[in-house]
Amino acid sequence: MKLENYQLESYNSEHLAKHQRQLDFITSEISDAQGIIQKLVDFQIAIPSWALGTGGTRFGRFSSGGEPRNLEEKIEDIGLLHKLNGSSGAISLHIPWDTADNTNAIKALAAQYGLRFDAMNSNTFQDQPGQAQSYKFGSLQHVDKAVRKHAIEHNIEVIRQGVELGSKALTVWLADGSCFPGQLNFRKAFQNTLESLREIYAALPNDWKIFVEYKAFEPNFYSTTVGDWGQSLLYASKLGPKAYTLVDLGHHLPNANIEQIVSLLLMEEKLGGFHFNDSKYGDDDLTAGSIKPYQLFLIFNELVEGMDARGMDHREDLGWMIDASHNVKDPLEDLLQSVEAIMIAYAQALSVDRVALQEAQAINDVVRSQEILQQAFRTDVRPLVAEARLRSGAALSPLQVFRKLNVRQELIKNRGSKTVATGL
Ligand SMILES: [Mn+2]
Repeated sequence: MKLENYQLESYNSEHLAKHQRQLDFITSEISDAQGIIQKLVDFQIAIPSWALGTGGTRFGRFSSGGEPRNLEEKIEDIGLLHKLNGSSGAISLHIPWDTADNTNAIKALAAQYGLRFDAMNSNTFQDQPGQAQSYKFGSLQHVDKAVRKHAIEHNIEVIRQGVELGSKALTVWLADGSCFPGQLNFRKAFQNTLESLREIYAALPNDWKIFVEYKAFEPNFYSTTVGDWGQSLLYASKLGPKAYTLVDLGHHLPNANIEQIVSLLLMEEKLGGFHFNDSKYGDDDLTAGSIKPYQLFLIFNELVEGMDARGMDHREDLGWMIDASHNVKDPLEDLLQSVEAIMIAYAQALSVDRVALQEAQAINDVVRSQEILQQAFRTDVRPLVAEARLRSGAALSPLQVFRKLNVRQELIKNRGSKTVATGL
């Protein structure tokens, strides 16, 4: 299914007058509205291939129908999202599920939708049918060198596939760890993992990055071998300049100060990428901004401050991706909501009065500092985000258009109501 320009234009023109009034108001309220809109136009958030199907828990999975059955249909779905919001111009693949049979055809299809290939993701957290070595007790950390070798070779194969597609990064997330005290020698597990990562690092092309993602717990519940940002930073520092830490918002212990972690990783030039989602209790993988929108804003505030302090390009220099699961929502509607929440938080962070904040901080004016941040957070920047979409040729209100054009019903008609997305 492909949306045509006239379908969006007819909707946009109906709502243009109201949008213009709202835009005029916010433009008069904040400084440099035009600069912010341009940054919003440029900003792109990658969609992972596994977020297009209905998610599930260990208790069950309830399909919404019309799910993409193969890589081509996953690209088609992200093409729909990108057409609607102009901000989802990249796809992040998960191997082995998204291995392309015909690389050139897949590249051509992605190009047709204006999509590029973001970070590649390897999988060593479950065994594939017929796999000779088992990851039951870990992959890169495993006590058996043959298992480690198998996992290393898989990651190198993922790099090879990524090179063919034009990707520039590999994200490694390990389920490695232990469930019980005494199961693992922590130091040996770290050293095995580091040695394995070094072999993968050696296979990286010069213009590639490797992102080492951390996670506090699950599926292992006593220790995780890349358990927090300190451990990830240790690996990334020992590996070399192409290795970075990747922050997934759901991978922290409750109440962790993620914005401070982001600030310090940027200071050390070791923040590589981001996985957006939201959570109430653990790694809940809920829609970005649905539970703690103020935290999302505070994180973006540090991202913008830290990137600008180092003269970084907001769009290019970090990997931006959603990593969420949708158990009770239409996956595409959920992703539209997540992208919207991320763009809003980014726009709010861009509108913070940085000069005033620095002055307030320099004289310990705590009240004024808080006021400055909350002024930005409480400003309704949605018209700026909508204007960025309009200038990208996308929809003023993506979710409303998605529903008005019956996109899900069309997908179900084309693909069937019992389809199950490949992958996780
Ligand atoms: Mn993640």
